[in-house]
Amino acid sequence: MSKAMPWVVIPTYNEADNIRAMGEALMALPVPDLHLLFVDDDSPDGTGALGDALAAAYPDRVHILHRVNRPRGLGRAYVAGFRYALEAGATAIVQMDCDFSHQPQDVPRLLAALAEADLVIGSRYVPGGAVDPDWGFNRRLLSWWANVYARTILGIRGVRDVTGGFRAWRRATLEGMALERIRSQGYVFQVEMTYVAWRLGYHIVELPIFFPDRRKGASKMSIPVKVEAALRVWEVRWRHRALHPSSRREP
Ligand SMILES: Nc1nc2c(ncn2[C@@H]2O[C@H](COP(=O)(O)OP(=O)(O)OP(=O)(O)O)[C@@H](O)[C@H]2O)c(=O)[nH]1
Ligand SMILES: [Mg+2]
Repeated sequence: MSKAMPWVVIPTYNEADNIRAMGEALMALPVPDLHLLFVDDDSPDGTGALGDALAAAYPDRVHILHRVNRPRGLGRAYVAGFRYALEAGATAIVQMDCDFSHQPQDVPRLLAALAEADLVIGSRYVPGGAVDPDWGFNRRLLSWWANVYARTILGIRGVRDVTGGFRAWRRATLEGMALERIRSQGYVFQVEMTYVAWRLGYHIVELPIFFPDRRKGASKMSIPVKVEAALRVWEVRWRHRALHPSSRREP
């Protein structure tokens, strides 16, 4: 068996207030041979240059992929980042946000759980999981409802947090999923990935996480972006409705 080489992939758009602290926190984790890739969509606030400085400070461990002159989008950035990490030999990939809503100290736990799972989801909606206590009623309701909505339309059973973006993937899972199947450009990417993994019969395990609110920088989740993601769930269902465990790409 090849030696473990986990990669963390983080998409960034205007995260100048967070990128350095996030890079340093991840590099300080007690995880051997951990690599980190930022995928920056040409952020106007200078995030890309800060990522370059981190890559220089941690040679061969921190990497940055600059997507320039291309339409931006969370899904596009993730697919490009996953391909980059797989080509570099990643044995597992953790995906997470740069705003500390996904806490770096949870990364070792997610990676360890991959021993018994094809996909591990850091979940706000299993016992022990929670969102920021400062969230008001409306925000809680919307987040909870978005999950129920997507799960119901897609008929997903056995997964509570289908919209969350803190996950660990086995290399073999991402290879079997075949990333060219994934078409989402924006936030519905998270739902599409859950649905495809579930339809292909991969073993999905949820671990409870605490999801604090971002402390620095601005959310990119505007109301039109949320509405678009909600409508696109129907497209995801249509596109992948026939997938079956036999549709996995052979190694
Ligand atoms: N590369 C890239 N990254 C993005 C894009 N949009 C968002 N991101 C990153 O995706 C992560 C999540 O974005 P947030 O704005 O925090 O959105 P969210 O966490 O879903 O929503 P909030 O709960 O409002 O924070 C962050 O690391 C962002 O910088 C994009 O178009 N391109
Ligand atoms: Mg956030």
